[in-house]
This record gives sequence, structure tokens and C-alpha cells, in this order.
Amino acid sequence: MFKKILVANRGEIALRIQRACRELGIRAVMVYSEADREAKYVKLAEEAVCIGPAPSPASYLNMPAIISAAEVTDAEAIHPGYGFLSENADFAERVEKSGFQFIGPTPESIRIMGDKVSAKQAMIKAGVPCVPGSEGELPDNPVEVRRMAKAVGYPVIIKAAGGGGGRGMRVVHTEAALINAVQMTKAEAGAAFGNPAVYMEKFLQNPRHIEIQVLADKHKNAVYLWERDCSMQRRHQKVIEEAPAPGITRKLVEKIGDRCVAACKRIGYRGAGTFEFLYENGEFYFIEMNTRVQVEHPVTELITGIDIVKTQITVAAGEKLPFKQGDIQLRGHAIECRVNAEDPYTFVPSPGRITLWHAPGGPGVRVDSHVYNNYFVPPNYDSMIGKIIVHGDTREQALARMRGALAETVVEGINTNIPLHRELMVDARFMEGGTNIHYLEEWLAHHKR
Ligand code: MV4
Repeated sequence: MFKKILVANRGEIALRIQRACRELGIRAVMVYSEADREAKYVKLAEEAVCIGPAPSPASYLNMPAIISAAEVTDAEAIHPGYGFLSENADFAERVEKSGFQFIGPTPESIRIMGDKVSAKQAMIKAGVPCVPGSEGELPDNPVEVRRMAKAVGYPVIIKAAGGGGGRGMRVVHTEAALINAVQMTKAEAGAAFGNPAVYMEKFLQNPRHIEIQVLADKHKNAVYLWERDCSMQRRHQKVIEEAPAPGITRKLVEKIGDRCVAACKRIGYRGAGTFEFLYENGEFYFIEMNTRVQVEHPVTELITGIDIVKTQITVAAGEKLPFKQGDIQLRGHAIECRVNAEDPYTFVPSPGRITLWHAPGGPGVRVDSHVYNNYFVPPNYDSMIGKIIVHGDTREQALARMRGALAETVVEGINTNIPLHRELMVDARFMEGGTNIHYLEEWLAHHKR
């Protein structure tokens, strides 16, 4: 096992990784920007290195500074967390060329999944169900493009191969609008991602966003850890996640999970990964794969009892997965509310000093946050300041525990979205379960203040 790991991230996930290291008896080296000098997880760490000024490009995205920090502290491996450099294949390659273990998949896997056309082709080959569409990059010939769209059926969606997470896509409702939309998306994709390639899919009107968590080792073993429902989102930012997904049968998730595991084995995937699907009318359609640990990993940890971050580390060190598919439990229900420093209804960021922080507790309540009384939320980064995660024997019990946890939580000095969460936890449609990806935005439009 590693003796020392460098954590190339900040905030709650940096603390989460530090905790996993401590449990494994590994020394964690934190890196921090000048804006995060006072962060408690920096002070709690055995070692910490300042890697640059507050703006991310100068610090958390600064590859030479991060690799130098690993060199001077004699770390053996680098955990990238989520965001920042976590899905940057060039970073993973530079980490490995410098003699460190990248805690994540190979640069090649990251590259395949980063190109959404090659990702989809890999999934089609592995038998993972995909959204019907062009099965590859769109050709230049407009006659062929029109023929494809007609075969798929309108509406279609044009997506950039270099996009993902909602960037670089355009819905097309009629043949008259098709070729212009393809040209516009190609031009934007070339400018934004340096890759003008686009592909076509049938546009699904009212899907849910369901994702399947996988873990794989370096010995061709892989398992799926059930699914998460991440449909409660606004502008491609998830707000609430839960596991398992209400109303979806175990039989269907088992079938799709098996295909995800087969895909992992086929491409030599290792580490933690997430297969993102759209789910509509009882069917799963693959859209993208994330090659990192995700913000919402705790809901899966609570229903399976598996520590995803610890497993990322042990498999990166070459150990075998300590469980087989048949060992994976599914116990109860978990819900996560992302706590953001923002106005709950305008979503305007609200950085600044937290004058009072009181975290909730009690049975089945977990808080993943790096904040504390008198912590200053810097304006330079994402507005998420923590996550409240609850577990219960049933979804109803989890909801009741979340209502209690949100009632106990006190944050003063900045605005947070906790009032929004309190309203959603008593919303009749959310309480029923199974709302689609448009629900929250529609709800907000009808609850203007
Ligand atoms: C789609 C879609 C409908 N049909 N693809 C947006 C983020 C990116 N990961 C894929 N996205 C979508 N792809 C087809 N063929 C609708 C979306 C989409 C969406 C997906 C998941 C979660 C929230 C979303 C919000 C708007 C659109």
C-alpha cells in the first residue's frame, strides 16, 4: 500500500480523501491555493504545500506545480478528486510519466470517454444500450445527414464529441433547421473544444437521469454498485441525488449493471467510474461515462456499505477488489442535498464569512463538508460548501431524516440553498418519486418570488 498520497483538490472532497487516507494508514499531502490557506483540512493534514494564487488556472489546474509538490513531499500517488484535473488525460499521463500513480483510470480510458463519439462506440461494442442515432461522427454530406435524421426521427439532438455535461448541444425539431444547426454546433465545438466533430441522437423529451456506479481493479475484476437518480437538477447542476432510483426494478438495473461491468472488462477500465443514462418509458440509454469519483458518491456508499474513495486508493495500489458482485448489498434508501453558498431562488453566488455553522446529526445523518464557524467561503471556486446525506430503511424514512437534518442546520453570514431543499423535501411530486430532468426548473418557474 502507498505510504503517502497527494490530494490534488480542495474543499469537501479534499477532506473526504484525507479521511480515507487516515483510515488506510496513509499520509495525505494537501495542496492549497492562497485562498485556501486557512482551510481546516489543510491544518488537519500532516503536510500541506501552497501551489499558487487563488485563481484555479494558477493553482488547482497548475500541473507543474502539483507534480512538483508531489516530488518535494515524496508522495507516491496523486488523487485528483472531481472537477479540476480529474478527467484530464494529459494530466494523468504526466503524473505517470513523472513516476507517480494516478488514482483513477489509465490516460487511454480517460481519453476514450472524453471523446463522446468514441465512448459511445465502445459502449455499443460492449452491448450497453445507447440512444439511437448516428453511431459515429456526422459526415459532411448534408444529404446523408438529412437521411440519418429522418431515420432516427425528429426531434433529434446534435452533440459535440468534445462536449459533455450539457455543453455543446442543440435540439433540432424540423428538417428545415437541420443543416444550419449542425454547422452552428460544429463551429461552436471547434472553438470551445478544439474538435468540430459532432454526432446525432434521438432527442428524448422527458427522461430521468440515472447513473450506475462501477468499481474495477487492475486484474480485470469489476462490479456495479447499483444506481443513483440525479434528475433533480438546474442548468446541468445537480441539486439532490438519491439511491436507489424510485420505481425502477432491480431486475432491469441488474441487466444494465451487468452490461456496464462487461464494458469495464472490455476496455480495461480501473478505479471508480459512472455510466450516465437517460431513462424513459422503462428503457435505459447510455449517454456519457464519468471517469472520476463523483460529488454524489456518498448515497451509493450508504446503500452498499462500500467506501468508494478507499477502494479507489487500494485498487490504484494494485490490490484486488475485496468483494464480488454477489457480495454487494442494497440496504435502504439514501438522499443527498448539495448545500451551496448561493441565493436559494436567484442562484446568485453568496461567498463570504460564515459567522455561524451548525451541522445536523443523529441516526442516519452524514455531513460531508469542510466548513466551520468563521470560515470564509472564497469567491474563486464552485459554490458548493458541503453535502447533507441521509440513510433510512425506506425512502419515507430517508425523507423524514432529511427534513429533520435540514431543520437542524444553521448557516449564518452567507446565503445558502437550504430553504429550497426544505421546500423540496415536502413537495408532493418529489415525495412520490420519479420526477424527470425538467421537474426542478418547472417547479422554480411556478414558485417565483
Ligand atoms: C440528451 C437529452 C435528451 N436526449 N440526449 C445534457 C447533459 C448531457 N450529459 C446530456 N444531456 C442531455 N442529453 C438526448 N438524446 C437531454 C439532456 C439533458 C439533460 C440530461 C441529464 C440531466 C439533465 C439534463 C438537462 C437538460 C438536457
